[in-house]
Amino acid sequence: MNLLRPLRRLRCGRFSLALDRPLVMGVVNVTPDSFSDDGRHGTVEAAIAHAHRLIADGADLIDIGGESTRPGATPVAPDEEIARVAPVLDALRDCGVPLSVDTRHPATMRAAIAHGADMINDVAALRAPGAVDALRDADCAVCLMHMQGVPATMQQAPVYDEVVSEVEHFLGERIAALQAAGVARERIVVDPGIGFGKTLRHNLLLLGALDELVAAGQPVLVGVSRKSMLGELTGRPAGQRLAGSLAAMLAAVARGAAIVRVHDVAESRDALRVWLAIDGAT
Ligand code: 9MG
Repeated sequence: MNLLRPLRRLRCGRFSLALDRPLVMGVVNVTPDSFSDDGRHGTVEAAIAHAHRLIADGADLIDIGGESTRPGATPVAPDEEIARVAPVLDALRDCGVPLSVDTRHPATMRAAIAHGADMINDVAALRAPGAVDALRDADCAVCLMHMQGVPATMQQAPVYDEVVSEVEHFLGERIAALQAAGVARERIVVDPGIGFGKTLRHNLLLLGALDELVAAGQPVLVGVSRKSMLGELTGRPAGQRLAGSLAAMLAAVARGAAIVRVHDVAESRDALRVWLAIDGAT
């Protein structure tokens, strides 16, 4: 990757986000298994209520997803994904924080932008045909994430010769492709994709070398919250991984992560407040 001056602000739809402290992105899943057995309406209502709670807890951004990208997850058709995400965007439009939509489908990206999304978070880094065109002329930010394979099978046998340089090279190429298509670098965030086609060792190497990716100049987003690597390290199920999530988040922030994607916003804000106070005192 070429080394560029670090961005101080991110263009993010209706917002211009200062990058002078780590930003907390709260996760809102609009997937039936996440909240309710009350059909789509109940799921949407629960997602909106959850987003308001995360904002009250101090979320700087909200990431709304209508398709699970967990290992082994079944894909969701764009029509269904849009039907889940659009009412949540409409309801949160004036909530005061940027709204990101987690999707790999160009049709969903277009619909999300039409419904006011300020960021597209794509675990496939806009590789789907038509994905770059879907947001090129908008003003939304975009998160380009590295993933080896596809969610349904990505954890079966991840292989790299040298994971850190391969991920950096991939992200560098995706940034170049977006810039060649006319997307300003002030709109682009990158993400090493912890847990997406990676073993525990790959994840640890990537997190340990995160400062290399940060040095390349684009803001780096990291998601470690409740992930299976924490289960592998602690032996705990997803619901008991808060301490591990906070430790991994702080390790990422210490290496320069600009945005952390988390489920537990209040606890993450507290951990960051303490870490930043110590960091600022020295
Ligand atoms: C949707 N999603 C789940 N995990 C993620 C991660 O680590 N990064 C990004 N950008 N999106 C994620």
